[in-house]
Amino acid sequence: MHLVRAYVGLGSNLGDRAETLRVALERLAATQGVEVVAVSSLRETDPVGPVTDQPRFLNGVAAVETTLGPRRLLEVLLAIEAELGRTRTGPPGGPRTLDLDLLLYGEERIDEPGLQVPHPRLHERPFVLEPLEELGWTPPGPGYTEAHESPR
Ligand code: GSY
Repeated sequence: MHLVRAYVGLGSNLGDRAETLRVALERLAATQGVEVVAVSSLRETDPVGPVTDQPRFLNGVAAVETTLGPRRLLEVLLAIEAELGRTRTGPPGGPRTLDLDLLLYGEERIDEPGLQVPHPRLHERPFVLEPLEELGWTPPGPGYTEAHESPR
């Protein structure tokens, strides 16, 4: 059985953020083919991106070992988001009850509609990089974060 280490970004800035993340992790851990092996501390962060006038986020990262392929894992994450009340009716980058982002899937690089890993904005987001590093993930080589910055 082929096990892959993947990392999932956790975020919430609406409702009971800590409870939503707790239940999301419980559901992820209850998914067949997914073992949650570590969860970073959760931290309050100021919103970044296109909408800065929104509530502060609670963010963290979970490390999982999975036999699911990346597409299937993404489907699981989207299903848990929907079950916990995530809607996509607001503005892009706006408030959300739950965000589960597939950040990394082993060493794989995937660039398909709806699925990009490593997550394209991973390198520029301290609210992702800091918990990832807390879990022992290190950027692959010096200068990674600068070299991967998107053109402005
Ligand atoms: O995909 C990330 C959603 N998001 C966040 C977030 O999770 N945390 C912070 N601090 N800002 C954010 N902006 C967006 S979009």
